[in-house]
Amino acid sequence: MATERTYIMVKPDGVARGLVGEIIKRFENKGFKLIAIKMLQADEQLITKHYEEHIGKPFFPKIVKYILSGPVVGMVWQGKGVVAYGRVMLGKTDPLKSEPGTIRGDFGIDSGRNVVHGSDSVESAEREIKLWFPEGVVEYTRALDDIIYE
Ligand code: 3AN
Repeated sequence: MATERTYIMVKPDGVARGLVGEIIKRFENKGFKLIAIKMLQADEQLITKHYEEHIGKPFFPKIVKYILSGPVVGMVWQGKGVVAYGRVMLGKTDPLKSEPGTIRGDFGIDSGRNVVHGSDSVESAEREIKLWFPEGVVEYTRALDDIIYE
């Protein structure tokens, strides 16, 4: 069973640009399994906790203000290697340094408007999933897993 999980979040620019479906499609096409999804308007406490490692950095107030500027779509994706490969699919923090074919490479220009967030480690993913989905995720068996995994 591939039980690794990551937290992927379409940021307000991605939502406003109608990229939610495109991002879901990429993770689905890869073979990862969606086990939680919701749209929400984050509050300052939640976003400060989410970005707590960046408190004090010059871009911190800007990123908080930005994430609060509109709704986000939070998701939990499950699958073998989903944390590291999710980061490959996202591209680099700076979209202009991201390869075409990645989400940020295809859809972003500025680091402060980089469309999507993805957990950077298994530990961060566990922390972020608890933070954004305190109600838990949906556990289910997917027949497709027998085809995708050897
Ligand atoms: P990533 O999201 O690629 O893991 P982090 O964790 O270093 O990047 O940064 C968190 C978020 O803060 C980024 N997604 C981006 O929106 C914002 N950010 C990071 N670095 C900068 C920067 N130099 N200028 C503006 N915003 C930044």
